[in-house]
Amino acid sequence: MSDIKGPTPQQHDGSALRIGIVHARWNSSIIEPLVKGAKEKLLACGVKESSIVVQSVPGAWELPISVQRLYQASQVQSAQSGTGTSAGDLLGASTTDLTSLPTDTASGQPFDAIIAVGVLIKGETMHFEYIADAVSQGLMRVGLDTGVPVIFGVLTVLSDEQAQARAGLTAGGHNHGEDWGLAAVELGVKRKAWA
Ligand code: DLZ
Repeated sequence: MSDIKGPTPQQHDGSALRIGIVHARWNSSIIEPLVKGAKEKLLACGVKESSIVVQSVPGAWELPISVQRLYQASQVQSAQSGTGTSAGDLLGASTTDLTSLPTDTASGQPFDAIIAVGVLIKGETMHFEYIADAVSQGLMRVGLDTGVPVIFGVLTVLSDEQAQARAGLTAGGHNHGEDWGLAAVELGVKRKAWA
């Protein structure tokens, strides 16, 4: 029996939502199942595949600014009603996978929630402490400054084993990405109600 706890799951109707996922590429063997788990729950809640935008950045350090700019890009795109302004344009297109935000879907609207996914594993230096602190504060700030719910999908773990358990890769483990997908839908729905 696992001692890893999670939220009491709540499933909301995500069919009208547009959700972003921004993930780091460090520790990709952990990142991949987390992103997969998040996406599966989004789809299970009715979010359309075409309304889910997934982008990657090098490491967790880059998550706050990328989430912020992705959200701003979607606002610009929404205001210009589909003229094709892309996140890539706004981010300077410095990576190859910053594709244009889709304009051919029902979801040319600003993101209703964005999930930031990263995996920080403590090493022998102080990197972990600095990055974990800055990224968590940065993501909180982006959420409060922009008003878009930012789901904190950053594992801050002491070992590979802890990371694997939280990505559902070990017996008795649990994929936290699934919780993040559900949280994004719940907060996206609530955000619309709060507007
Ligand atoms: C440098 C670094 C280290 C040591 N560890 C991690 C990690 O465990 N997880 C992660 O996502 N990123 C790590 N990085 C990279 C930084 O997040 C960042 O990408 C670089 O310092 C460049 O800004």
